[in-house]
Amino acid sequence: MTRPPSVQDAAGPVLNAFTSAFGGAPDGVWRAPGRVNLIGEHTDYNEGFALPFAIDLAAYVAVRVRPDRTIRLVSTHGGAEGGGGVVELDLDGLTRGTSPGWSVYPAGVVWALAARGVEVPGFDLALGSTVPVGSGLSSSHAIECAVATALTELTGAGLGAEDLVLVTQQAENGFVGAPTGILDQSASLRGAPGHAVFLDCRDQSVELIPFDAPAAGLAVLVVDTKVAHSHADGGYASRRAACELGAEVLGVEALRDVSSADLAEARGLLDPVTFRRVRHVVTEDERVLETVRILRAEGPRAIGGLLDASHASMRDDFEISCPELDLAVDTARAAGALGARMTGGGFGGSAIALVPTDRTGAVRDAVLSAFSRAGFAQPDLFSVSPADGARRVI
Ligand code: GAF
Repeated sequence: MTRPPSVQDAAGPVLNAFTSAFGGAPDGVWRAPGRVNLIGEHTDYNEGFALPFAIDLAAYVAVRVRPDRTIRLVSTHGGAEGGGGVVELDLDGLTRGTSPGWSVYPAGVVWALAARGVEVPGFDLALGSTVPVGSGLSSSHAIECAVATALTELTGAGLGAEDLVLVTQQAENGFVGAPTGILDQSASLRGAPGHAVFLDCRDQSVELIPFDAPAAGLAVLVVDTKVAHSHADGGYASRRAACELGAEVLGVEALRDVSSADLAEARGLLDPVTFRRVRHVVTEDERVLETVRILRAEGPRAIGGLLDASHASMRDDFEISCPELDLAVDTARAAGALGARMTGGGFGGSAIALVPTDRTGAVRDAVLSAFSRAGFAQPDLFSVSPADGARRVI
């Protein structure tokens, strides 16, 4: 549970990678954070509510515009595959399915910007990231948001955070092939220190809600289960399809328009699986609103029960948890967490636990032992705090 690296510590290796791969200095370095979603899962594409925050782990991109139509990419882990060397792409030949490794994220952003009429020049880019890949903390959106923020500035396109949310969503949906919503990039682009981002996904409006866990004697502990997941796999898409079917049968524009008072009637209209998917989304929206109300009225110590209820709903109704996530959540709670839940799209990735600061060691030890006993790979545990959204750092 060490402190995250400072901007200088994280940006240094990216500058070095840039200079050794391309020579000279970049035009600038941009940073965009990963996110933790405090509550409100799979509500974004149902036009509902969510309460994520940007975390103090981030992707950094050093970028320099080129005079031609070539994109060259390298990362501090080597190449765009992580295997060494520079990956070169032709700006005019970007098509879905052809960009190797993580190059799909910058390429997707360029593709989405071009689809909006932004004239993107060739560029050299070096990437470094402190967001653990595949952890469910949105390492891919962090890259996309960093690249989008850099390119809107370098091209003079003048796109604001709301536009960039849609650009990166289009990159994910149309280029990467993941039918995701707007949650992750909204947190990455619009987060602020000491605050959670209360997001209305119908109109993209945002209200920053004070969420200062340390001041309340609490830590938000992340348990990265190391169980790999991908939103381009079928599980995410099938959940989204079930929600769309539910909305259609219930005759509403989106599940945002259904309330828990409508659920008794909905049960008679939907098949049992679709009903449970709908029930998760409807009750999760209400839990987000209740969490915001309680944070304002009483502060973070009082939201534990809502985190627990959210996890149960994802485990039983939406069926997107997995044994490792359930074990992390149950063990953290038994060892003193006030509440815990899986965070993000599910099927792997991370859980979060809201833990009194003096119990973090006990929770950590309990989770590590429980994973050993269950024969699961050792998870990573670390605390996160709400941090700044995407911006230029050099
Ligand atoms: C992933 C997606 F990218 C988000 O859009 C959101 O749907 C989330 O899963 C679930 O809440 O992170």
